[in-house]
Amino acid sequence: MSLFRSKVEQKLVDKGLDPARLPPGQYLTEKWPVLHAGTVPRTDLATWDFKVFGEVEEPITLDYDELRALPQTEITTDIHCVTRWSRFDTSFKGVHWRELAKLVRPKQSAHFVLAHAEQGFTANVPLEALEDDNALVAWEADGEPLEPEHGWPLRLVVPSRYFWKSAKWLRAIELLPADQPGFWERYGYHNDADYWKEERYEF
Ligand SMILES: Nc1nc2c(c(=O)[nH]1)N[C@H]1C(S)=C(S)[C@@H](COP(=O)(O)O)O[C@H]1N2
Ligand SMILES: [Mo]
Repeated sequence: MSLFRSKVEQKLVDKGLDPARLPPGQYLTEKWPVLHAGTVPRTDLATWDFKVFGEVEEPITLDYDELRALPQTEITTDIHCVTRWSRFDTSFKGVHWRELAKLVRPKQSAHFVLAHAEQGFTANVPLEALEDDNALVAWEADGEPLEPEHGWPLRLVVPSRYFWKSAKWLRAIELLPADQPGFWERYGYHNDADYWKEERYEF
C-alpha cells in the first residue's frame, strides 16, 4: 500500500475498518441502497413456489412452508455493487445450496447455474459459486425478513461476485451443462463479475 491513503481508505481506517476489505473502485456505504430493473413484484405466498430443475436427478418444487422447513444457515458478508457502493457485514439467513443439492442430486453434467427471478430477471454463475460456504438462498437479512425491495420472500446471495448476480425475488435455480448469460450479462456486464479484478463490463 502507498504511504498516502486515499480519502476512501482514510475513512475506513477512521472507523477502525481494514481498508483491504474494500475492492478497487468501491466506496463504503452504511445505508443499504435498493437497485433493480423494473418494479418490486407483488407476491402471494399461498401460490408462490420455488423450483430447482435442469441437470438434476430429481427436480423439486417447494412451497413456502416446505422451503422454510429446510435446515437453515446464517452468513455475514460484505456486498459490492457494480455501481461502486459496498456495504460491510450484512447478515443473511436461509438455506445453503448443499441442502437443496441433497434433494435434487445434481447430475455430473451440472456445471452452471441460471437463477430465475420474477419478471424474467436471470443471473448466471458457475455452480462452484453456490457451493461456496458463504453463498445462500436467503429469506432474512440483518435479523429481519427481507424487505420487499431487497427481494422478499427469497433472494440469492453470491458474495463472491458483484451483487447483480444475487437475484432478488428468486423463483428457481436451473442447473445447466454450459454457461448461459443472464439479464445484465446480455447487456454487456462481465460474465464473471469478480470485484477484486474489477470485472464490471465485458468491453
Ligand atoms: N430480480 C432482480 N434481482 C436483482 C436485480 C434486478 O434488477 N432484478 N438487480 C441486481 C443488482 S444490480 C444489485 S446491485 C442487487 C441490489 O440488491 P439490493 O437492492 O438488495 O441492494 O440486486 C440484484 N438483483
Ligand atoms: Mo448492482
